[in-house]
Amino acid sequence: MKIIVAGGDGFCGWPTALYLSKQGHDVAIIDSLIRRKWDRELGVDSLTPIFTLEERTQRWFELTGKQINTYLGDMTHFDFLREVMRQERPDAFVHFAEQRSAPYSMIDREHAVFTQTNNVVGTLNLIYAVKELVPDCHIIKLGTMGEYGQPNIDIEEGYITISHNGREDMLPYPKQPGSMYHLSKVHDSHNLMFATKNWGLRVTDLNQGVVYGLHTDETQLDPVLVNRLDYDGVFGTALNRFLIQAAVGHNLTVYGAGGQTRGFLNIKDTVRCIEIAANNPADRGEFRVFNQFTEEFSILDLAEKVKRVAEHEGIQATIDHIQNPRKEKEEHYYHAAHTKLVDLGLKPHLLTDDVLRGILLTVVEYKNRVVMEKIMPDVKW
Ligand code: NAD
Ligand code: USQ
Repeated sequence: MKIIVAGGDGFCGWPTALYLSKQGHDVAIIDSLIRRKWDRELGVDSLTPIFTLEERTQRWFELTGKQINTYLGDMTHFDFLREVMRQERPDAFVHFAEQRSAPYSMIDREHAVFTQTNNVVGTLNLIYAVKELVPDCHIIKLGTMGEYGQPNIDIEEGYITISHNGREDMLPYPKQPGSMYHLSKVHDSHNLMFATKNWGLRVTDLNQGVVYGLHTDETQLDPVLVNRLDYDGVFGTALNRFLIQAAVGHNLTVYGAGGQTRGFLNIKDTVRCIEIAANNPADRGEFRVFNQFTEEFSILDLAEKVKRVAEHEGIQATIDHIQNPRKEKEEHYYHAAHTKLVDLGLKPHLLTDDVLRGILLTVVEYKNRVVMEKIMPDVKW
């Protein structure tokens, strides 16, 4: 298959591009490299030293003989996107290319407007480019479990059957996102659903949970292929942050009570989920939704696991319940369906102590690169 991976220089996109390339697909990357600019804006950097996209794809070619074309440009520029689509005519388009940090989107009005413009306009441009040039192309869009929020009932995969005044219908599951970023994903979902109904496009919306880990078999082949890993208070995510905090002797920053429960998955499962979606395209006119995570944990559970594994390795770790910088439920019911990807063949990499130890020992190697002042959260809402 010819597959474009937009956002292919990022944390999820880079390992996905390599994995799909290894599986024999003809992969091209679109990325504006704006993520690297946000690092500079915030004065942070990936824990791992990452190479330029050119060096990365060149090294991949040297090691495997597989070519990954790269297009440096912005999804919000329609002429650019249209030209790439005209040249590549992809069978599938994997769309990771968005601003993905909730805290970044909540810094101020400007960052909220930027996040929603970047994300919503990029996806709208994709819809129109596909409609015009490659209407059969399967759009595989990264959504987020956070679109649903934390309702006091089970979360379904995209749709829920509702009975009302004696009538019944299958309707999109209600959305209660918790940040301007998460809201942008809801807006994308609505636009994509409209496009499938109106123009018969094929779309899979992958409501992904929080991703942890960094290595895949492909990124581990060579230091030049290493994946990025964020630990700062804006782009770092829960479990990865705790592991890095333990590695550098920082207290584990549980926000508030820590009863916040989310779906999680290993980066090794992210790449496989994308492959599964690509190999099993949505039908024309179908807006298909998969919940892409493998296990649910509360934040406090995760901190306790990290503490236990770290102490087993002789690293003292202290859990600190710091004041929650976010407005969110700290104790709540959470149970979300996630069977569709498993039914299509996903074999999850579960969060065992060995997996935690593996990531911990990896991050310890890079601990001298950590800027301690960037660990605490400084964006509040
Ligand atoms: P990331 O920031 O590491 O990568 C995103 C990439 O997209 C970056 O390389 C950036 O330069 C690029 N990009 C952003 N806007 C662009 C634009 N307008 N045009 C071209 N390129 C652009 O993020 P990630 O962690 O890899 O996340 C990828 C996707 O997966 C996002 O859509 C995110 O919402 C979703 N997701 C991530 C997680 C997670 O835990 N990391 C969880 C659920 C969903
Ligand atoms: N949290 C802590 N301590 C920390 C960091 C986070 O307690 O040091 C808590 C947060 O308050 C929140 C939960 O952990 O309750 C998750 O926060 P996070 O920063 O790990 O993840 P989130 O902001 O939800 O965003 C991340 C990705 C985003 C993706 C989302 C999936 O950055 O792109 O969409 O995970 S989900 O959470 O399922 O919506």
